[in-house]
Amino acid sequence: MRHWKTTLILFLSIGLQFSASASSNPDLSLRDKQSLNGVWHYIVDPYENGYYDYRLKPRDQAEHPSRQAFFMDAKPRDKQELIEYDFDQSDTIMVPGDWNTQKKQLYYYEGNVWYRKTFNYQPVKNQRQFVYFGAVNYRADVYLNGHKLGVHIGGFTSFSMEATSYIKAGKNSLVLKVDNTRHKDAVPTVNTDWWNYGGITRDVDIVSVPATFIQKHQIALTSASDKTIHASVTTSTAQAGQKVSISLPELDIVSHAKTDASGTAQFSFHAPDLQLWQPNNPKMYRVNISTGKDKITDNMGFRTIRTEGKKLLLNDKPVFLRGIAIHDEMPLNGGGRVANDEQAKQLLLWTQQLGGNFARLAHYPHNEKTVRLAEQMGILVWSEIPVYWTIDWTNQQTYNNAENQLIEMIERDVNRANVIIWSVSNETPVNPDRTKFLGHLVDKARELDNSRLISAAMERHWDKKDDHLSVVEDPLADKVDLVSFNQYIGWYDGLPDKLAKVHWKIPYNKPVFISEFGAGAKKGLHGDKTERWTEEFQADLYKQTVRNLDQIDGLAGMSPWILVDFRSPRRVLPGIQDDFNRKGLISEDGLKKQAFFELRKYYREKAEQYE
Ligand code: GCB
Repeated sequence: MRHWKTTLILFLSIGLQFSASASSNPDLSLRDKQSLNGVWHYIVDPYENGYYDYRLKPRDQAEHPSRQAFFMDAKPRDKQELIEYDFDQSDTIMVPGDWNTQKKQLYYYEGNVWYRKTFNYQPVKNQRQFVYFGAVNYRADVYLNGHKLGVHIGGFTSFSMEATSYIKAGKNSLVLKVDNTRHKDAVPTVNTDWWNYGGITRDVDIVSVPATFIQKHQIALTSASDKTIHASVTTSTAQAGQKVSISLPELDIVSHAKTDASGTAQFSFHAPDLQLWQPNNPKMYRVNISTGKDKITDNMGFRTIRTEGKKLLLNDKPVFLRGIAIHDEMPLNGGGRVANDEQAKQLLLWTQQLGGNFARLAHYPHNEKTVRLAEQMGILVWSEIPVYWTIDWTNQQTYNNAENQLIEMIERDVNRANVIIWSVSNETPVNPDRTKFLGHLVDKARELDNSRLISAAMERHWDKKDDHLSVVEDPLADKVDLVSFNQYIGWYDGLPDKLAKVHWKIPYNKPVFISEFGAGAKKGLHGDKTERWTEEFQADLYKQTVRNLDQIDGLAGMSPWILVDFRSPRRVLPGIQDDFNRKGLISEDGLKKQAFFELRKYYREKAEQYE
């Protein structure tokens, strides 16, 4: 048995080594698949009774069916046998989907839930099979026909586990123990401002590949002026001399290369007729990659993104990021996590209606469908990992976990032209342990991908002597490409009229990006602009904020907080919040607030300025 995805958690008791922690996930998203989406049976198991016996010993080794764990998916063999669970008789739930919004009694539930799907399958001879998961929050223990395939930790990245040795012709049983318990040393940690949606929240597929297959590819334009494309393709067999080919039929390009001993082939070729991908012309090309018996096709765009002093350059031209922050959530009709293309599309259409060309996909990797649709629609993307607020900075396991999520995020989306920024964190406290932790993440991101920018949503403070001077100073700013920070002047800090006098000290020769600002408003609540929670207050804050921020030297864009009202257990004010963070420009039932139009006005001006 081979575990393609068993998150490796290294524990080093003495000192932080920040050693590499992850294994590589094969990219299976482009292949023919048998979907396991749809109706699954589930059992809620708050005491983990399906895994531990009354002495709290794992049931893994138990011989008698009555003592075995739920992953055996057992049935009594006669009328005497004691088996105290039955998936077939248990309630059902839709996959993909969170359990909180599908089942009233699980709205606040955090803990263990067992999921089971039976399916018919016909394995192709001499091929290898994998089970692919788009995301499971937070820990997934995966079993096929009673055998453990692996464990995955992290609620927002895709992973695959090899099933070749255990998958059968005919009926199969796939069981997952899903646990969304929050932990202090986890990533994210116990404290967040979003709902801890549990469950199998994204697609599940069975994918079959040849014995040697294309495990990953990384293809990028390295220069917008001479149109050079660099590619590396890795096969699943670490062996020199395998022939690999890449073709772009529309451009009449065919290129061949041989693998080195690690199974990787490197390519570099010119594409003089290439049309560059950009928001107002998101041109995509079919890229065919083949080796031996395997062939995949990716739909790709080509662009460059870089900085020059305080300038942000897309395809060597200055760009202004007319952005908005988005959570991976579609609350319309009582929903939670984005589960399908239609929901992803709605969020992106709203972004475009706002006049936006950029989305900050906060605070963790979003559904792959969202990223791919955004690419087709010409929406640039910031993607981040849930290193949020206060993390266990000195814990090596925590670091490994964060790094693994970073690697999985980058590996999944490394070929998406619209993703231009990898972010390693959000609003973390400035101290040496944190800066060391984040510094290592920045280095890791650069090592994996030097074709994008790295950033982090930092914070600001007031100057000690001048109480209108807002200062961004953080040693992390020296390590990142884009100086990004969140600021809530006028909401958590004074009232919007304070903004008129604010000026800025941002002492870095880098572009500046405002990763958050915002104010709460209840859709339909009207009043004076000085009255909190009214649409007028929120709209006024937007008006004053953009006017103020526009003076910042090197301002390259912004992603105000946030497109749509979203669920958060921190937001309990009755009649106003009712479990929703109300900083959305759109309410949870899809209605636009006044601030939406205020921001749109500014973005229209910006679009003209940069055209
Ligand atoms: C922030 C966080 C974001 C919160 C927001 C708020 O700074 O980054 O996750 O939801 O403030 O509404 O307070």
